[in-house]
Amino acid sequence: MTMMDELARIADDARARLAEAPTVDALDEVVRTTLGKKGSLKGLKRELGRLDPDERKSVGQAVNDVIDELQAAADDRRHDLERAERTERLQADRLDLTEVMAGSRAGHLHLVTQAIMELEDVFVGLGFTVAEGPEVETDHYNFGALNFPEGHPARDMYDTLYVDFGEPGHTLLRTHTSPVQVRVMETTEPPIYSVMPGRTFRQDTADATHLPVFHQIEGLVIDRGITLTDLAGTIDRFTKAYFGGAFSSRLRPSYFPFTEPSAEFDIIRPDGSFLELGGCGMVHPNVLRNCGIDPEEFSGFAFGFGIERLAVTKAGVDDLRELITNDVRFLRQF
Ligand code: FA5
Repeated sequence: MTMMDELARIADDARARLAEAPTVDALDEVVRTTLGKKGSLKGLKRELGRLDPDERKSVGQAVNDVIDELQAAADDRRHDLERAERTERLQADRLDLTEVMAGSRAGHLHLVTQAIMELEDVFVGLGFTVAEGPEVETDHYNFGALNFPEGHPARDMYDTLYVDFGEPGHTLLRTHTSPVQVRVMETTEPPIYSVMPGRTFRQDTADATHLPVFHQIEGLVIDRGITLTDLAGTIDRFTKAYFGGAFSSRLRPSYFPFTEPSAEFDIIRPDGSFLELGGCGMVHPNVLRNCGIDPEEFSGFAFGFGIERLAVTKAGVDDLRELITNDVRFLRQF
């Protein structure tokens, strides 16, 4: 067999094997055994030395042409195979989200989300608007503007999670929704009747009544002639609207730097047991001033309730941790 015959045989064989290679790995194998360092075409090239100069030139050119042609064919085939393999992978990874049987429930909102919506409804019904603020806050909004002096022990009431951003101790995950009060007062002319639900963060260990990430709903009323009686009346109206007539509420004196006087708000269950739901009080004149509101002209009250505690109390669940374990058997009940 002449060298040209041998070349034609190798080329035909390689063309067929390239065209039929079922996978990228199989294609690599064909390339290796024909075009690779130890491949058949390289072997043929090494034998060119045995030919006389004229023949060496023409056969050499023919070998190079075949190498170029096969290389191009291999590239094309690789492109097609990679595309097919990618399509197959995407198909395999696809989630069938249509697997809902007719008539069955396709999931529902989490108990806490339902509680937030219900709370918003109750307060909108009482004439309040709904506002929101950022979860990552500055020390100024979370503490400073709320009348917590620098280094004041009241700051230790909250085990704050600080964010590694800017000056140390400057940026934090808000420990309560009260900073949103400040943002609302800064941007809104009184009268203000607003609630502000949102997520809050503390270095609290999870137990039956605490979670490290939880939700609060803040309430703020600023108007002329607002008194403690308005606060007590609003909380009572809210308790009856949210829990129904069998529940009642009580206020206990407490301390917050941003309200004066301050109180803790407990809910009393039909069986007589009680649970602390939040804090409240008359907005401190310093806070009004910090937000550009004249305390001689306006007064107001604020409150902040824990939404998880509200939600479980209403649903008759006795451990907040149930809310975050994602046990479908639990979640389905609500
Ligand atoms: C505050 O956070 C004040 N900002 C409330 C306030 C607002 C007072 C406006 C006055 C005026 P406190 O730390 O007590 O206060 O938290 C309020 C409520 O959040 C608690 O009563 C409780 O219901 C809920 N709460 C607090 N920590 C947790 C926690 N780790 N897990 C779940 N709920 C919590």
